[in-house]
Amino acid sequence: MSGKPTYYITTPIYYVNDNPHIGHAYTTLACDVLARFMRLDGHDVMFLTGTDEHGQKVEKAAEAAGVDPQSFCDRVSENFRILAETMNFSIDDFIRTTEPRHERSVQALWTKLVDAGQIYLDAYEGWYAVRDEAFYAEDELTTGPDGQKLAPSGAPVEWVKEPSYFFRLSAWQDGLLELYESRPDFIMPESRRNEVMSFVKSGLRDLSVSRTSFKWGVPVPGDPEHIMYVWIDALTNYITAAGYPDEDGESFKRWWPAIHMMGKDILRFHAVYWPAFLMAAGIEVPRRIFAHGWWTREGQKISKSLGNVIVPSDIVAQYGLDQVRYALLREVNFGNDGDFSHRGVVQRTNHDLANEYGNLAQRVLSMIAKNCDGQVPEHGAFTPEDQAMLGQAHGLLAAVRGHLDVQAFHLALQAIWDVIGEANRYVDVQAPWTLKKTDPARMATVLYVLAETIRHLALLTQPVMPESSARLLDQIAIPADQRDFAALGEGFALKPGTPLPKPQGVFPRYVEEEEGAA
Ligand code: ME8
Repeated sequence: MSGKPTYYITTPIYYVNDNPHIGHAYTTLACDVLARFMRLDGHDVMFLTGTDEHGQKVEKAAEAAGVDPQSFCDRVSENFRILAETMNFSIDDFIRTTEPRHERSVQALWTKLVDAGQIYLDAYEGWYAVRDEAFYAEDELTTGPDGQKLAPSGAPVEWVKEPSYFFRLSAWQDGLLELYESRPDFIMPESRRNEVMSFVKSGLRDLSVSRTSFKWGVPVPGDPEHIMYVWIDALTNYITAAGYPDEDGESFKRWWPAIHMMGKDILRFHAVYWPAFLMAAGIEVPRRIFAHGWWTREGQKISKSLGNVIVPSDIVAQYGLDQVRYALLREVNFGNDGDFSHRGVVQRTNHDLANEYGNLAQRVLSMIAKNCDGQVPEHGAFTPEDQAMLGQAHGLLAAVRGHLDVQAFHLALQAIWDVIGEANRYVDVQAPWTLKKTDPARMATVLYVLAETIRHLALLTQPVMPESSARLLDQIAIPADQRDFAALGEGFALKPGTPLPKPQGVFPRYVEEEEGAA
């Protein structure tokens, strides 16, 4: 074991009733950036994603596809592994709820809850939405145009009447409120925390945690007519992957608790049910629960019926992988809803990446290639302006770390782009192309300061844009073992005289098809 601090980050596990779309790509991207950042920042990281394969919704989808549920799950789950490759996600583990390690874990948790007197047998009568896999109270429902009762999510509900095991959620109302009060950053962002708190304050009913009307799931230990409610099954994935039920094992002690990232639609399950299950079983609650917002496309809700679903591999093919990764995290204040528009991505690609970042690197590196024999330039004494520029580069890690610690990706990127802006101004003010004639030694110092600034920028953009940043680092000849954040600052500064490869543009402009054809 390395002795490094650990960091465990999870995505929701995705339902296999659907193919991967931008919602899945977005949640996992956010986690990927945190995982990559923490690894570079000296942590041992476990980054978990996977698929949620049980429940009535998946059973129905398999039936509609005319295959048995397991083959259906095998097929669709694979699409989420492919998504990880398409998006360059650095996942450490991919969990499927149909795996034996998971069934064993859910049954162990169930048994522990039963032994603790937290689960009892009764009968459920009420509304259920298969699409959400959620139970709703009468007063939460609305009526659709055709008289159909609808859940707050818009999902149709059906009246369910069957024997059921119940979890004593009502007994955890005070415990949950104490948890939220004592740890104000347990649920983020704050607006979501407030919503969860008022939901819990309004009163909690015991939760139905088994169903007898379908088969596709984990049977209740000792009463296999009952299938566990899919959310108790699904949420448990987070501890399974850490090594549960071996609670005293090295793995579980090492990784748990995790940070959970998800969309706002499934916050209640994570922020209310999940910590209640854990407290009831005497297991530590998660470190943080962060709910991000939802994407629309060109101002419209995204839905299959509108035919405007965004397929990650399509936008990656169209705009480029790192361009998509950057735009998704830069366009929206993380936590808020956002709109995915063609104009927005093109603006980010051409302005932020090509004109600002790419152009900075390209002009500095090509001047070095032409005027400094293609080597890291020798520098003289640094002027106050040089020191200010280097100081900005050196200060960046602390700023980015602070923002990512609260999942503020947009602010982390803003901080990096502030330094890019400063560097572009510094080039203009110092005007190395003029110094070339008047004071070549000073020109070399200026180019050195800029190359060193670019080194810092490229190291720090690695989590968001791994491939492009690697290409930039290649161009300033940074060895593989000097690409983590321990290499930031003066200790590993560029060595004058190091030969550099021929510079090449890293951030191409997006050219509209009509323009390109013209
Ligand atoms: O909910 N914009 O699975 P899922 C942003 N299996 N995010 C979106 C989105 C959009 N337009 N559409 C969907 C489940 N998402 C459960 C989770 S975890 C123990 C079990 C997000 O496949 C959504 O918020 O429906 C959620 O986080 C994920 O994508 C979809 O999850």
